[in-house]
Amino acid sequence: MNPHENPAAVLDQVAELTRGSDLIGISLTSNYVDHAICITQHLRRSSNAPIIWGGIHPTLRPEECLKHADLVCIGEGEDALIELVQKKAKGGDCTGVRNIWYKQNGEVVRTPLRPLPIDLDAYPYPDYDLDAEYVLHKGTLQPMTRQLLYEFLEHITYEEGVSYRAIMSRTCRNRCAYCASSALGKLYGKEWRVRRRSVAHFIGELNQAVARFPEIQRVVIEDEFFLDDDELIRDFCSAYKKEVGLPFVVTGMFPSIISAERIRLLVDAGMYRAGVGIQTGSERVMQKVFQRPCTQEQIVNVFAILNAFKDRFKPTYQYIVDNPWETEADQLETLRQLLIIPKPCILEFFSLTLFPGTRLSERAIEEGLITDEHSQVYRKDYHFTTSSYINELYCLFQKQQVPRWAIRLLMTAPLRRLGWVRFPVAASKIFYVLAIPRKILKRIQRKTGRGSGRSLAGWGFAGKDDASCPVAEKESGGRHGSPKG
Ligand code: B12
Ligand code: SF4
Repeated sequence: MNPHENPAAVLDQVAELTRGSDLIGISLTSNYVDHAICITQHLRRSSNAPIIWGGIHPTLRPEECLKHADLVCIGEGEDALIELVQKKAKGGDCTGVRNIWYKQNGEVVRTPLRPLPIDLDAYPYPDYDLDAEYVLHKGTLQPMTRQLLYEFLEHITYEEGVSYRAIMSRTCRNRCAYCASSALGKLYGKEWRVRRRSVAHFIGELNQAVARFPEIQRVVIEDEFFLDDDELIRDFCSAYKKEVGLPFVVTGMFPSIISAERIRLLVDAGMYRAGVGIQTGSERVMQKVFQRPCTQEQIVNVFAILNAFKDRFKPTYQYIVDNPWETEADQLETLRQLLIIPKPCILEFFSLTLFPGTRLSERAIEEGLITDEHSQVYRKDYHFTTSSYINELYCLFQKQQVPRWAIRLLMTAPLRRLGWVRFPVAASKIFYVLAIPRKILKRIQRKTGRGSGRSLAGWGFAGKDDASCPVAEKESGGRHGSPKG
């Protein structure tokens, strides 16, 4: 299915499900604007209920969203939505609710922002009551069942088995120029700082989830900025180990918070993988373009710290490519860094996407690099990098069968200047074929129990070559959501 089209039958199902509602809410990120428009237009035909949009995109582009929605929620929505619903229940007047913008006589009415909630423990755990949930599956909307939920939760990580996603904090303390945090920081000013649920509240959610869905095999902690406080890490690790005890993944670990002691505690508590945003090997791009508070020296240090835990832990290093402000010299710095990254690790490359409201998006608009956000940004999928000589070289690092000397050769100036994309592509294919006998031999050794590889059984890597990069060549990065940290 074209992601920007919704089959008429599905839209009819949505209309049917929302029939009789007093208020219809749609949550969206920028990549889902087309869907939201399409669903909203369809619902207008069957319902008179006001339609409210919320999420990061309406927060950053409220005026644009009010061309389609009746109401838009700016920023965090729990309290605003409750107030709105209560007002509506009392008499139908939706005006004057802080965070809820609307249009009156063609003019946008902007209500003030309410302060950011500090006590996140005051909110209930995420609603996993499946009775009222529906999900788009195999082309139709289907009632959510335990089985279907498991199917969806199976595809979150590289490993097989059901994962549970959870978030302990909101916000990040940084404001990298390409990240929504830089846009939200502008909106909220000084208020925009890390807020966390208590360890007890977070562990309580995990315990409830595991009790309810015993098939859960691991936890994926999706915080954009994971714990950076020693005491908190100690409390978390000791409670997690005692009460939950499942292997876990952290998706957003900022390099400068990494220390050997913190990683030791976390690995000991069950952390077997963490996503670490490296983004670039160039100090210039890091400081001047991405404005990311992290140095290349710290990054090299991180490689060494994390590699010391390689028998129980595998890092995922993430890079941003397709950066129009990057020079060839910057790209070479990244390539040189990739040459020294110790194995095992997973490497992911994402195409720079200039999401609305970010400092880099503003710069790109000013410089004329973005002329149509809809097609250049909203419809862009950052899992797909452009085909270029340098990007193909990056990809070679994901293929452990390609020896470093071959990559070094392809990095030399004459070959780079030729820029024939088919060179690295051919190298990848040749070494893939050459590696087949070795792979067969390894498989036989494993079957006969004579393999010498470490076993990461129990940590989700059972049966996998731990030096390999399981970044699927077919679905690069797609199984684990957004890069963070
Ligand atoms: C965790 C996370 C995920 C998890 C979500 C897990 C989960 N169960 O929720 C996963 C990995 C699935 C994910 C996926 C994606 N993510 Co993400 N993700 C985040 C992250 C780090 C935190 C989200 C969060 O919980 N925030 C805290 C809560 C409080 O804020 P919130 O989600 O915005 O929701 C509040 C308000 O917006 C509002 N609200 C939201 N919806 C609605 C609806 C209504 C009706 C109302 C009234 C209010 C309302 O109320 C909410 C509660 O206060 C954010 C970073 C960030 N700063 O938000 C990125 C972020 C939202 N993700 C981003 C992206 C790009 C994606 C993907 C498109 C990546 C991809 N290509 O796969 C997908 C899209 C998923 C989707 N269907 O929308 C970008 C979005 C940028 C943009 N402008 O669109 C962000 C901002 C990160 C970044 N790069 O800057 N993501
Ligand atoms: S990229 Fe990561 S570290 Fe930088 S502001 Fe965003 S969430 Fe924070």
